[in-house]
Amino acid sequence: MRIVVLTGGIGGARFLTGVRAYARQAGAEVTAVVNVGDDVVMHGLRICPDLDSVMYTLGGGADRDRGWGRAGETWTVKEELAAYGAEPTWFGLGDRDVATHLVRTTMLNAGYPLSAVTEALCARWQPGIRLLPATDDRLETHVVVSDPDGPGDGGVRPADGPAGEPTRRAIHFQEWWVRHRGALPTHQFVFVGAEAAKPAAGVLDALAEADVVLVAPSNPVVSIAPILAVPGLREALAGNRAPVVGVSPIIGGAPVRGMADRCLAVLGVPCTAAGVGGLYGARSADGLLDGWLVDSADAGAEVPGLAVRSAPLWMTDEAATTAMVRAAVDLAATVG
Ligand code: GDP
Ligand code: FO1
Ligand code: CA
Repeated sequence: MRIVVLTGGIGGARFLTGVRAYARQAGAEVTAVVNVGDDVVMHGLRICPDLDSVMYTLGGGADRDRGWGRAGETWTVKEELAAYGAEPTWFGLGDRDVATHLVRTTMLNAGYPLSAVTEALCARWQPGIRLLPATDDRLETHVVVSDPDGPGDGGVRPADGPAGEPTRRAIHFQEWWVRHRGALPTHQFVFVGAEAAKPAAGVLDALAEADVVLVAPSNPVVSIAPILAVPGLREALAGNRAPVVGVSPIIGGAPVRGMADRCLAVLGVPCTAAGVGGLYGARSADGLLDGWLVDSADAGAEVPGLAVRSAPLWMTDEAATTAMVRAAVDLAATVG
């Protein structure tokens, strides 16, 4: 059996530990198609937060409490950069993590695509599954906010906005989340570069060969949507023989952690398991999914066109996460 998982960073990485365990029991192969919308260049280094969260987590090198970056991290580089006043000071690169970004940036500068660079980095981490960026091209999530610095240069006043409304500005997703904690008045998420992006080498083949596609319990707005924004990817899923089953990141009307509630509010989508299922929509109605797995607390949730099933969705440990994956694959078998 071949399993493809669409995934973001922390939630997706945890889910993938269960997918890997399930695959070992079932003799399956796993390919993760990972969001690159969070990617950013800082201090000249290319940083891929979601790819690294997945790679470090599956490779046993992640800081589990923080959720991102390396275990046993030290921060000398960050302190030295701050001593120079080198901006941005609000984004922390750990010393161990920096080595990953140095290797990645060197290889990218030498002309290797991100998919090849990721494979090279994984030679060290041995994640036990294949990691593919959604695209080898630049695709960055930017966030349109009411200008935090006031009118100034470069802000745009919405043409049809009320008089006196603050100007708007697009900032990088990392600035929105890490610097402002998502607390600015937020109007839109934009996937810069998406129109010209192509699926990374291997992505379309992996989808064509898949027996089941799982959508991890990742942030639907800033982790899964940027993957689907790559032209050709959504179409490949729509026309695929493999059933597509999603797992809800929302339990009892709240995200387990992170910013999904803020992101869903921007889209006007209720922060519920049914709301996210509805956002993805049924494949039979130009949407993404055939099946939708929700937590036991949300049993009874209904989404038009989708087979909805409930199971415990708290990824407390590998056994619980593996059981969750089994429930998702079982659901796929009933809708496929
Ligand atoms: P990010 O890229 O680092 O933000 O991580 P993802 O987008 O992959 O995942 C973030 C989502 O994971 C959040 O919306 C959380 O609600 C969800 N999440 C985290 N832990 C759990 C869990 O134990 N169970 C479920 N169902 N979702 C979880
Ligand atoms: N998150 C923070 O809250 N503060 C940071 O300084 C920070 C640095 C950072 C460096 C590398 C990396 O891979 C991730 C990093 N993150 C940091 C996490 C990241 O901002 C987000 O949690 C993800 O992009 C959301 O998936
Ligand atoms: Ca992410």
